[in-house]
Amino acid sequence: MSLEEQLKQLRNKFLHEIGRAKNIQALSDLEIKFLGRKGEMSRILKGLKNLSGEEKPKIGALANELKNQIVNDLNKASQVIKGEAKEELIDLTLPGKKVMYGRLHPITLVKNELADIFTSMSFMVLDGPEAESDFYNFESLNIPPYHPARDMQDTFYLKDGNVLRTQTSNMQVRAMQKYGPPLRAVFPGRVFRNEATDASHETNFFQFEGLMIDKDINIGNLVATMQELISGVLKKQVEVRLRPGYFPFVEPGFEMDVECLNCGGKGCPVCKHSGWVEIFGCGLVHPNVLKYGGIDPKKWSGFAFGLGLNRLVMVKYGINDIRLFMSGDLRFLKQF
Ligand code: FA5
Repeated sequence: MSLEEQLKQLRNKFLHEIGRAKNIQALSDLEIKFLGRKGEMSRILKGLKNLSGEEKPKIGALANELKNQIVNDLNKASQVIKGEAKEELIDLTLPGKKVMYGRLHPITLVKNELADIFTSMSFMVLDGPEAESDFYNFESLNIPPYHPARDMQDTFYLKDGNVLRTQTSNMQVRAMQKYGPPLRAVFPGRVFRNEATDASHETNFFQFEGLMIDKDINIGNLVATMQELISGVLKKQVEVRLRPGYFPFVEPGFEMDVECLNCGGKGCPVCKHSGWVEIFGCGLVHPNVLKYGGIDPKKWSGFAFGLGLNRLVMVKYGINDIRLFMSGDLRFLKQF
């Protein structure tokens, strides 16, 4: 740190400390601490000898000015303490401290929008554990240990036997067990996968899951809810397509894609040159999963969907690389 910066810091430190000095003794201690022969100012000025001939007088002048200010402030403070001063020791001409404020991350913004849309449709918003048991992340979702579907979602295994959850679907059976039917809930949260990263894949990303269980739930309910979600968030008409998809915990299962707004459907790295961005997995809840949740599949049925939140945010704002979300780059973050 330059001597000039050290002097500035010294000034701030002094102002902070003099603001707390309550008696004459404290002021005299401050004088020794800051201006004494072995005080802080002397310590800083020892660095003068390393400066060029040009810099020396500049820093010397600054130090003198600061010394005069300190002496002045100590005198004023001493008068105030002795009751001689009419004015308060507050310099109203000093500039105020700049108030730094942050802003919400784009993923949080869209997550909040989604939560609003779903609470308006009477869904609860539930939080879930990121370190999860094998049971809730896989087995209760109809994926036993030997099942090849485990390969689709490789993850990080912890020493205690838990896994970093690969999907917010881990909350499905938890919510069923806790609340029973009928049930409407969404589960936003962070998920983890052992994946190679590229413009549309991360190892650490966010999903927004939804689950509805009631009497006679069908694919029409699922599609209508998905349309409400997409138009509510994107606030414009976009092409979507539903195609068959395999997830062991739904039957039938679908994947829903949204046209790539980054390239207008022409093909780019975001959509892997297909013109479509895969956003959702969804389907009707498998009877085995309902049974794990303690719900009778003969009486109740349901739909579930799991949405890649990062990808939806990319489509909404035209972001062309998923890695920007975790980059910590303020130039990116300040745009939201
Ligand atoms: C699942 O995770 C299922 N749990 C979704 C589901 C829920 C299906 C309920 C049926 C019922 P999938 O692995 O396809 O499915 O991931 C869901 C979404 O997460 C994808 O459509 C995609 O938008 C996003 N996604 C998946 N992998 C990544 C990744 N590595 N980086 C960023 N987003 C990803």
